[in-house]
Amino acid sequence: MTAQSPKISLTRYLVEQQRVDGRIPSDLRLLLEVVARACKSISHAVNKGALGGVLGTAGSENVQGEVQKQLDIIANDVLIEANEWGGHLAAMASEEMDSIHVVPNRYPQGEYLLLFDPLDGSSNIDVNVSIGTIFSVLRKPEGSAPAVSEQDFLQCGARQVAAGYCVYGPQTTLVLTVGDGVAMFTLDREQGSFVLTQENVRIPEDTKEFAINMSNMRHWDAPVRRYVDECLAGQEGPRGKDFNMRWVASMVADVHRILTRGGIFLYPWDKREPDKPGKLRLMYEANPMAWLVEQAGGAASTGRQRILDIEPAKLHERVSVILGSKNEVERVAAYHSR
Ligand code: AHM
Ligand code: MG
Repeated sequence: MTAQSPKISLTRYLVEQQRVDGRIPSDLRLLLEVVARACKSISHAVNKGALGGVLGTAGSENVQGEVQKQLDIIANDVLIEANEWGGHLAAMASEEMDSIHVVPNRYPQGEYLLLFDPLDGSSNIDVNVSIGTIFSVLRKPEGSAPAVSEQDFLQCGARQVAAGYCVYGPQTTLVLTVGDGVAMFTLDREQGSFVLTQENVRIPEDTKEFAINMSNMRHWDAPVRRYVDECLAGQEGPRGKDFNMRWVASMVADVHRILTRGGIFLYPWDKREPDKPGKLRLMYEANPMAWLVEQAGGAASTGRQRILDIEPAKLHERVSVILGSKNEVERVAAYHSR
């Protein structure tokens, strides 16, 4: 796009996607616009920080036993309130809620299910480092009982109909897929709208940059240790090149970097809590990110299985996550199968 090209708003992009091949039914378009509007208001709250009195802990824990920050709860409420009355959704699920939130009877019920991590990277909120909102959209399964239940959500990631995230960093950027590649929209604060700033996002197949929390190294399984050891060995090692490392501790920010310039992100299973399959949650963290990454030509695996093929057994299920540049992810997966 040149500087002279007309600005394409998210609304126009979605309308055009709907027109071209009917990829986006009107209810889904409405849903995505509402999620984007909610992200805009979360972005404003994040920007205000201490001035808005939104920093610090809320004094409560979520279902995963994690201390909730005030902004975790604010972002959750914003998403629920924005989405429950439009008639496009049957129910919502969130990292911050034990069970699903069914659209109240006073509103019409739609056919979509929305899952989200309202504020990912919570440990970064108070220190003014990038954080974000991650979302995934599923369709209520055909033939399921009229009363929506948690069971309706338990679908593999390959069945997502839309997925994305909004990163609140130096810029607020919404990144979206509806199964036809990945597009990025930057929030124009003067206009109050998201503007298309990149289409057909592609992740280079090779990279020299990895992201992992190195403090867990002693707990890793052999294949992950081997992969990282080989990266650290640099030019003299088996990879024959020097690697750089980045770890923001906000998955949204780490994935955004990978979608922008390539790289590999690992939050693998480790021996700290061997019964837990991983730290990150499958349905509203790993699945949407895995689909975005695949849509941009990358790969996403647990090390043993494609993430999008996992049939979830529960809403807050955790999973090992290895995603990003295709050749690197395939290498780590190959180390797991040896
Ligand atoms: P959150 O959803 O409670 O913020 O936790 C998920 C975050 C990810 O964004 C990030 O990759 C990871 O936790 C960081 O974990 P660690 O602090 O163990 O490095
Ligand atoms: Mg999270």
